[in-house]
Amino acid sequence: MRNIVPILTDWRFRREDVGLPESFPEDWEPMTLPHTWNAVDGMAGGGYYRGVCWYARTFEAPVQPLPGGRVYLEFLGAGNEATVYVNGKEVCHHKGGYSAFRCDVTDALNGGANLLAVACNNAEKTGIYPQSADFTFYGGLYRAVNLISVPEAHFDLDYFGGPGVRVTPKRAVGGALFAATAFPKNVTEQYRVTYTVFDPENGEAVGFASRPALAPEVEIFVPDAKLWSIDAPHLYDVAVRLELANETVDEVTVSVGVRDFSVDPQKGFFLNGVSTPLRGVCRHQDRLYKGNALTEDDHFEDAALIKEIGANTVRLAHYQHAQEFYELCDTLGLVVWAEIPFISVFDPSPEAHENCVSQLTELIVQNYHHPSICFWGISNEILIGGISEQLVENHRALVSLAKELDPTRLTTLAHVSMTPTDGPMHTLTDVESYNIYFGWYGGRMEDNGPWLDAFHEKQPNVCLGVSEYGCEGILTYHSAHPACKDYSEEYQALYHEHMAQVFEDRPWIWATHVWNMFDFGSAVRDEGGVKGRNNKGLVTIDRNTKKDAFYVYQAFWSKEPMVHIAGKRYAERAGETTQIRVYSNAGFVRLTVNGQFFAKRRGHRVFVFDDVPLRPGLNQIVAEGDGVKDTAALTRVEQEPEHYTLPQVRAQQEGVKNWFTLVGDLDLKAPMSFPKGKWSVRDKVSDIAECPEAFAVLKKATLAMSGAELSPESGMWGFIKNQTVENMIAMGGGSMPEGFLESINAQLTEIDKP
Ligand code: ADA
Repeated sequence: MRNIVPILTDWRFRREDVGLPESFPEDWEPMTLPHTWNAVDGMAGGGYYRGVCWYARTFEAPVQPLPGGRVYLEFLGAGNEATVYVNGKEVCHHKGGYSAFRCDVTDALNGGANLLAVACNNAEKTGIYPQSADFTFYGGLYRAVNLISVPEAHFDLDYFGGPGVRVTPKRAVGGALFAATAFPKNVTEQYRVTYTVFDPENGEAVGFASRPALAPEVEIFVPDAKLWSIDAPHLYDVAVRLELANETVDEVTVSVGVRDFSVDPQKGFFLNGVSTPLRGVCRHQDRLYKGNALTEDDHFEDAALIKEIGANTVRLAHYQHAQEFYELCDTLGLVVWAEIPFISVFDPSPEAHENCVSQLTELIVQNYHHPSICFWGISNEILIGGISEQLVENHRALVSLAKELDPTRLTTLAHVSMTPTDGPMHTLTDVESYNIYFGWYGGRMEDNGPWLDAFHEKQPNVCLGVSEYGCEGILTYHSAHPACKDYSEEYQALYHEHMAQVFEDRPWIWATHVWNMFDFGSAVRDEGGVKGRNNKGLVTIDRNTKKDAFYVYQAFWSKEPMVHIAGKRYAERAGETTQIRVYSNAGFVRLTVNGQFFAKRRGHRVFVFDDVPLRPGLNQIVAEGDGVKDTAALTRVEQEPEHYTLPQVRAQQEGVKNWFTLVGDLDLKAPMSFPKGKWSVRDKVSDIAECPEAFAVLKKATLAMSGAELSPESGMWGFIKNQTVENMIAMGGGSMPEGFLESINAQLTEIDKP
């Protein structure tokens, strides 16, 4: 029989490329798996160690009772590239940091203790994805390593880390048909493959078939089969046995679910024939000072939080996640978008395409059985560097590969926001999605709905989803007047209030995924005064704090009665009155202030109470809806703490105030005009830069806007120069007050063009 032994303890580790050890390196650092060497520097900002590090361990060769058995090492995740040596001999090399792989080490073994050494490498390298992206590429043996021994006849262990069996259930009249096959090795006509379908709820066998191992394909009818759904995620275990006479030689069990699904461009997503708009989140796997070296409990906590928010879908971005996590999605009931890290930068080298092919094959072969997975994601924002014929062709090849390996699921991709709404990137995959960030990187949050409607009108046959949207929320910053790019918890919540409604109003959008459920490590970032992190999470990177935006979605999505008072961390407030926002799925919310009834409001998810009186010192606020209560303690102060505002935002607010004094009494309410022969905000920044007088206006304005003067020497110039002033302001100055753009235009239109 098959024997699987995890080897997690008693490793040795070196955080440098010391080369292959000749004997067990006692003096290296003792190590237990899972492990990454970037747990701290990967989320601290600035550089992080990217290169080769070494792991070593000894192991006894497992003994098989009969001759001819094989021994494998199985690695469930090694970032980003690994070379495995046994007793000094290279046994395998694997490219890609997120999928499992196995090495047949039988021929390298000796009788006693065997020396295993693994060189992991996360250095920048062409030919392996991800090439470049907004997250840290943690290096190391960050998932389990297993020692597997099997008899000579066994289910295949060599095919892209897959299980060596395949079971595809499908709904049928009066029950379900389980199409099953197996890939046994080294068998003769005496061998049989048997399949037993178990209902794990009661352990009963509900279906059985036996086939010759040389022709193992079969269909098993299970009468009255229960469906897998989001609210009742019913699973079946299928035990596949390889048998000879009265002996089981090898056995593999897979969990599957019976469900069907479809997407319609006008009606959205259907699960088992029921309209089910998918509303949920994206997940990055890493955690504070653990990086991606996670425990089962870590995975469970994440999945439980995603259920708690009321999501019915999760996009597992931007790479293959741990097996445990897909299993949790199966058992808890979440529809999954799974994807490969073909992201941000297109690498035209043939090896890079080969790497996409192997990562996609591994993703599909290793995760084929999870009923939670309905979508295979091919790429993310791959048009950032522009489009080419080769890029489109490679997409076509990946889509047909996905279809060949798995005709039962749909393919998808995540477009970068500036992908043209028509052209060759559309209809490559079965369904599509855009990452849209109006209200954060550019534009206003109110632009999202109209943009989606315009796309839908123009492309009525495209199934459109929103694969990412979000904005930063940092718990230090608070404001009574939240604005785009102020990084406050309040702006993040306000933005998501708006977005949740936009999507509730548009059930034809097949799926929407918040970017992101959790803050995550991104070594390249330095935003909002926090280095090395992306703070767009609804929950902090340590999973300890749910930001207010978390409760926005809980109010919109969860069926559990809930009430949440927003702004509890905005605890010190100036002024005699304040605004209280409450998120709830109740029809009415009552507010009590210091024991006195204040008001009762009818509403939909978001309940706003204005002019709530605060007495000096501490105030107790209680909100109640459907019998559920929440409470907040707010202190009225003379002056709100300075640290509530990011210094850069403070500088900008000051700058803008000064700007309006500087420009004097221009009529900012008058509609903008664009007289011929004069400069205006419709002109390109690089053209204006040619005219010193007009450029001076622009420089003053950008100084007010961002605290930094616009200059052709600045790092951002390449990005800005081809934009119109209007665009540049929309992109960079989301929180500019009314009249800002008009005041620039009024000054520019005073100046003649040459
Ligand atoms: C992109 C990208 C993500 C993410 C996001 C952001 O859309 O796909 O990886 O990091 O940007 O936060 O800017």
